[in-house]
Formats: sequence, C-alpha cells, structure tokens
Amino acid sequence: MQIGLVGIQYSGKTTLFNTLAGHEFDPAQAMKEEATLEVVKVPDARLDKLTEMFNPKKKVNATVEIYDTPGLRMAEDGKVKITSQFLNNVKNNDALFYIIRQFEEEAVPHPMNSVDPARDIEFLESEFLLSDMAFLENRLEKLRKEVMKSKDEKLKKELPLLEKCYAFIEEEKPLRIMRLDENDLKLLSGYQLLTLKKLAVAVNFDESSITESEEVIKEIEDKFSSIGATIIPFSAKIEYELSSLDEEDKKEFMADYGITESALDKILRTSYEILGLQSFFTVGEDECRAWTIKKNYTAQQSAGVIHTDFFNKFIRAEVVNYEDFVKFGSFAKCKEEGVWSLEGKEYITKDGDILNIRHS
Ligand SMILES: Nc1nc2c(ncn2[C@@H]2O[C@H](COP(=O)(O)OP(=O)(O)O)[C@@H](O)[C@H]2O)c(=O)[nH]1
Ligand SMILES: [Mg+2]
Repeated sequence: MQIGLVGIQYSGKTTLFNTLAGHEFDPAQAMKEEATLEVVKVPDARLDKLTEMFNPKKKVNATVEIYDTPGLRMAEDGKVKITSQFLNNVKNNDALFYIIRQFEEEAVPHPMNSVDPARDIEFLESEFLLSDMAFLENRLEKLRKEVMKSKDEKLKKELPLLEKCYAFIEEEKPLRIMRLDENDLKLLSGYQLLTLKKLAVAVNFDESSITESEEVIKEIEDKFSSIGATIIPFSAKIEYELSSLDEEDKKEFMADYGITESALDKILRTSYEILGLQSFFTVGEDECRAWTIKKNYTAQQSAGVIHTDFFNKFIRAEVVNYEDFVKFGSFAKCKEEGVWSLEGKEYITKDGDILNIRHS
C-alpha cells in the first residue's frame, strides 16, 4: 500500500519526501525527478504511551510507503501539459497526496508562472477526471460488445456500474465521493481509476506566511469542499530544517516562525488513514509494536499479519482496547473492570486494540 506525492514541478514534493524519509536533501535528485519509494514510520502517540508503560527493549512503529512521483513540467511550448508517463506514475499509487505550491521563490519559478493553489488543484482534478473519462469511454465501448456475446455474470454487473461511474464523471464529480459498496469497489479495483483514489491535499506555504495560512486554507476548503479531501497547510522548508534540529533548537526555531507544531505527523497520519489502514498493538517487555491492518480485518487475519503460523494455528485473541488499558493501567485491572475479552477468529479488530494471540 503506497501513497504518492503528486503535483506540478517545484511544489516541494521532493523536499517533503526527503524530510519524511530522513534523507539529506540532494539537489541532484531533485533535478532528476525519478520516482522513488521509501518506507516511513507512522508516529503514534498511543504507541509512545504504551512504550512508556512497558519500558520494552524495542519499539516498532507502523509504516507507510511514500512515493515521490515525478512532477508535471513545462513542455517546450511553455505550457504545462499532462503526459501519459505522468498519469502512469500516478496510477501506481493506492492513494494520493497533492502537494500544492503556495510559497513564492524567484529562484525556482512556478512552471505556470504564477502561484495560485486553487488553480493547481483544479488543474490536477480536471486532468484526472478527463483521464478517467477517456478510460471509461473506451472500456464501455468494448464492454457493450462483450456483454452481448457473453454469459459472464461479472461482465453483466460491470456494465451498469461503469455506466454509473461515467455519468458521475460527466458531471465533473470525482469517483472518490461516489457511493460504492464493497462489491462495486472490487469490480473497479483492477482499473486504477485516478479519481477513485483517496485524496489529501497539502498546501506548501512560505516560511513567512505559514502563520497566516488559516485564511487561505479556509478559502481552499470552501472552494473544494466537494472533492472529498483533507486539506493540510505546511511548509516544506520549515519541516526540512526542523528535522535536523534537536528538541531544544526545535522549540526555538518554531517560536521564531510562530508555529506550535510540526505538520509532518499530521501528514503521515493522514496518509495512513486515507490508505484505509489502522493499527493494533502487541505489548510486552521485549517489544511494543504497532501493526498495520486494513479496516474490518478479523482477529485471525490480524494474527496472520504477525505470523502466518498465528493465522493457521489461531485459537483465540485476548483483547483490550488502548483507551481502556491506559485508563485502568494493567491487564489484571482490565479483567476486573470487564473490559478484557477473549475473542474468536471472526472478531473484527478495532483501531487501537491490544491483542495477545493464543495459538496451538
Ligand atoms: N522558499 C521555499 N522554497 C521551497 C519550499 N519548498 C520547496 N522549496 C524550494 O523549491 C524548489 C523545488 O522543491 P522540490 O522539493 O524539489 O520540488 P518538486 O519539484 O515538487 O519535487 C527547491 O529549490 C526547494 O528548496 C518552501 O516551503 N519555501
Ligand atoms: Mg521532485
């Protein structure tokens, strides 16, 4: 499961990517714009708290895969145009993070010659709508012929679904806001439709204007309330500088820029959430660990993430939710309070459950 940083060239994607990945900034890499993938730790205050309580030898965070998708450049005629290579790179991702430029910087002019975040969001959205539309048009044409000849039940279900999607896109609405059930999503999953991918938008502000980001963000939120995306202000440059400082200097630096928190955690947690992921924990003196599962995973499926043997030889799961555990302080106390339970393999694991798997 990977999330792609997507945008026009010089919007701060690689700066953010390097910060998330803990890399030094490499100007050569920024110029090359090759797609790169990195596995990044997802911060989780709950895991920090559990680690504090158990004092284990090791703490292991959940991770998410971040993909620095090469940006859209100005073509020879001086215009920024969508290329099939760009679209293919975007398709590779399971969810998208638009990185939108709000910072002014004469040394690196915006490829469209002016800074206008709303225009850039609109540009990406409408190009992705067009791409999906062209794809669906093509697929529908073939599908209509196939359905007449075939008895395949799957194709018969697919036709009305794709027609519904097409009509939705014709109204310029992205598929991510369409009501689709599990079966629909399964039928569509092979197509890598761009507007079906979950989306968040990060707006990259100047060091000097990040404190006044609220008003701009409000405007953008109002304008794009119907695209179904979380919108997050940040400053790639500030985040990059912060990442190299120790705690003391960090505080001072943040005070200088008038910000109270780093946006990185928010960006990472949002990435994790829009990928449809959640965490359960295992705890002990050796290790406290956050494990990544999809929403609706059963206790047995969750056990399988730890080890395939745990899946195959699953007997029961001991379950306490994080909130209860922190409230009562120990498994024994949780038992007394009736918030500890023994669950079978069909139990649906909840975000923040602490599991102990019993297996044969
Ligand atoms: N002033 C300023 N410059 C930035 C900021 N973010 C990125 N830049 C600069 O913009 C240029 C392009 O950034 P990069 O991350 O390579 O953009 P990409 O093309 O989207 O990957 C680099 O020279 C960065 O130093 C920012 O928040 N403020
Ligand atoms: Mg780049």
